[in-house]
Formats: sequence, C-alpha cells, structure tokens
Amino acid sequence: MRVLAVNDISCVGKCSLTVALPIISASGVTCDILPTAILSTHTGGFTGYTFRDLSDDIPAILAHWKKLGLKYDFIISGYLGSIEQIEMVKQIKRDFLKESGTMIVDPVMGDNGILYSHFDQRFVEEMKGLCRTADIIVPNLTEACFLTDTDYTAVSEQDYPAILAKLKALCPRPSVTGCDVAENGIKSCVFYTDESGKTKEYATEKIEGAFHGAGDVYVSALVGCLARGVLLDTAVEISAEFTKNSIKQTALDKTEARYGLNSESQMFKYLQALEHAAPQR
Ligand code: PXL
Repeated sequence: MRVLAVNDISCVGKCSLTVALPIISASGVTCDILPTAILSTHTGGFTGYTFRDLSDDIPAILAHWKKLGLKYDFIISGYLGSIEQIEMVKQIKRDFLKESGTMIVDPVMGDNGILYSHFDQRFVEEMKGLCRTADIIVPNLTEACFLTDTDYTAVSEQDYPAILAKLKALCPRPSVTGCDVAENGIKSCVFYTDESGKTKEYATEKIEGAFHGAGDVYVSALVGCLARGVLLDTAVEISAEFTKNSIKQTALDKTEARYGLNSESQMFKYLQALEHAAPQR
C-alpha cells in the first residue's frame, strides 16, 4: 500500500507532516509526502513564525512523479495555505489516485470555534468543494460547523447527528472529532458514517484542556489503519484510543499545548492494537 500525505512541514509543534509521516510509516505502509509549505512552527499559539509557501515547486514535483508513473492507494490532504493549493489537491487526486483508491481530506481550518490565521469565509467555501471530491473527511467540530454553516456557539450534543447529515451531502463518509457528550461525566466522541451509510459514535475519556495536534494524530492513525485493511469501525476505535492516550501523556508531562501531543510513547500500544486488528499479510 502506498499513501501520499499532502500537508505542510511545521518544523516545531508536532502537527501535519511531522506527525503524519512517522505514524503512517510505523503503521507498515509506504508514506510519500508532498510538503505544501515550510513553517518554523505551526500558526496556532505562536507568533513570529516563518512561512515559506511551496506552491511554485509543486508543479515540477508532480511532473517528475508523473514520469515515474506513481499511483496511490490513499491520498490524505491536510493544511493547505491557499485556494490555489486546494485546486492543486483536486488535480493530484485526478492524476495520482488509483481508480480503487481512497481520498481522505482533513479540512484543516480552525479549532475551538475560530478559524486559524490566514483563513477566511472564501477559503471555507473552496474547502467545501475539496470535501466534495473526498471519500472520507475528518473535520473537528469547529471545521464541521464551518463546512455546514452551523453556529458553533449554539451547538449542543443533540445537534451532532444533524451536522453529520449535512456533511454527508458533501462526502459519503464524514468523521467528526472532538464532540463532547454527557455520558457518566463528559466523554469526547467521534461521530462518523460507516461503509454502509450508518451513523455511529465512538466515545473516549475526555481530558480537560486544549491540545494542539490531536486531529493530526487521529487522522494519521486512521489512514494507517485503513491502509492496513482494518475496517472503519475498528480503525476509528484504535485511532481514537491512540489520540486519547497521547493527550493523557501530554497532560501528564505538562508540556505546553502548543508544542503538540506526546504521542511517541503511545506508538507501541497503537501498533499492537493495529497488528491485532489488521488482516495477515
Ligand atoms: O494542526 C493543524 C495545523 C497544521 N499546519 C499548520 C497549522 C495548524 C494549526 O494551527 O497552523 C501550519
């Protein structure tokens, strides 16, 4: 299995490609990368970061790959710095995804009800267009609200199924992370649509606090599991548990949230769960 991860390199802060590459590779599949930009840190919680847009390099990279005849079983897109890059990802899907391949879009745009720096309503509209080309989308609750024109501040847990239904108009298998539900205290839930179109949820312990990069850990593990042939229900469970364990470790270590999740020490447990669930090869 060959995966292409299209995302930025935030040198510090453990998100995007510095999370996707180690997790997807450790899952036991080839992970090629297309960096969209290089930043000294990510943009959430840091000021004064550098940002080099790599859009000008991408056409020549893709032209070389075409000559090599590269095709992918999975393409996963993450942080895109411009509308131009959204268009590039649509073209990458057309040129490099196998006919039987899976397109996964993480519509990275914001968290805690607000858009990250550099994004505006026009970008949101274009991101809806990219989601329409995907088989699976993995927004957090904030991004799900922007994609469905829902007021984040007015959302309660009764609204999650309706948000998921609206997302299904964009893409057949949405998976929304970070949905708080009251269940023996507060639990953190993933609401998702399985292969047959059924709405499901998977709950894990909620760890209080804001943790940067949790979405990146979740989707990278999800891609790793799916690329190893694990069915979606189990892939969601394994990925949500890995993310929760990584958040727990970060809370225990008391590292600053903006430096990302300490998922490294939880990787072995994740891989054990993956090896147990994946078909033999
Ligand atoms: O974790 C998502 C992310 C990815 N890449 C960059 C970001 C963010 C979130 O802040 O700024 C550059």
